[in-house]
Amino acid sequence: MTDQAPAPYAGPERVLSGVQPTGDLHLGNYLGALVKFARLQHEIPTFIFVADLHAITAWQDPAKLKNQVREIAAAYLATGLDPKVATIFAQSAVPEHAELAWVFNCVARLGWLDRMTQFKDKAGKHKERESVGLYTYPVLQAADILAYKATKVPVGDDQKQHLELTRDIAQKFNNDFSAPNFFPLPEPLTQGPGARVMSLRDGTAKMSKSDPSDNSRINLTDDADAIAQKVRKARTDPDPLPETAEGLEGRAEARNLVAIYAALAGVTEAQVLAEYAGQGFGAFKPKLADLAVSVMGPIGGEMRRLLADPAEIDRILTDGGQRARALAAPTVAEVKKLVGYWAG
Ligand code: AQP
Repeated sequence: MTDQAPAPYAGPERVLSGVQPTGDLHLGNYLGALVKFARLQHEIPTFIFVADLHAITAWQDPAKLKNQVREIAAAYLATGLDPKVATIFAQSAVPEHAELAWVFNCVARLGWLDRMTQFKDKAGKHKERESVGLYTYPVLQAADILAYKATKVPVGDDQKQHLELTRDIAQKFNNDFSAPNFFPLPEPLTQGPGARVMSLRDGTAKMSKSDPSDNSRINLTDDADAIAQKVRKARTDPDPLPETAEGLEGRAEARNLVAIYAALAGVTEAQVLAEYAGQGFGAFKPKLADLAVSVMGPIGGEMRRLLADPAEIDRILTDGGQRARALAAPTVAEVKKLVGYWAG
């Protein structure tokens, strides 16, 4: 008998991603994730959830969490997700995520989780004070994706390592339970100039909801004045913009603003430099501010309009939850059989 590689995964293509309801969404979340969701929904069946199970890995006020979920759903809708095309739901509406995460907790190895840099970054020096949930967060993320047998995961660059872990978990599950190709090995979709938007105050740090400085990020709900002021105050250097990308080496803040401009305008960084080479930030920042206001301003306005009718958002989430569950439940039922559960 010859050893044959298993046939490639033959199931349908599906997109899945989510965002945590842990604060105001910012330009990084928009360019790294949301903008891709709206585009992909027309190409591949798309499932986008609000990650309220992930959110409680850090303390969330129970009185506010439901509204935080609605805010993220409003951001999805305001950035172009159409509930008639994509399935939009709250993670907590589909208990199969948590059920599958338990199985994956028993498949993943401690050594794999020990390597996760996001946990190290978030926990800092005091990891013993963090929740166990924060440590096993990437395992739940694997369950989120694989409960739908999703094949494509649009995320920012910071999530690449977690996607590798998802692939390792899928592969090990398939091997351990003699179920070749039961789960696909999903691909991260991280390409594009907005894959890693950096802080406006420090070009070496990721733009992040949890940065204590609000001036470090542009929020989706910022009005035109706030956006323009944050761009004006963004840290830069005194040199003019170079002619080519090589000239941005060692200029993290300049590179970040050029990348943001390119992503918002839908052009390449080379095109931005071709237009602005030789100009200083005194000239470039007002152009960037105008562009950011023209793209982000309407999104904030639409979010406010949608949030004025929370019952409609709840209706969309309830409907999406039912559709999502109808897909995840049979997969998790098969997992229980494969594992050999008494109730499988
Ligand atoms: N700076 C960024 N550039 C590009 N993409 C980003 N994402 C986050 N920050 C950037 C992408 O946004 C999606 C949702 O992220 P999340 O809210 O689920 O978690 P996160 O990555 O932890 O986001 P934050 O803003 O950095 O939150 P905190 O401060 O709470 O940790 C993901 O696809 C992510 O890649």
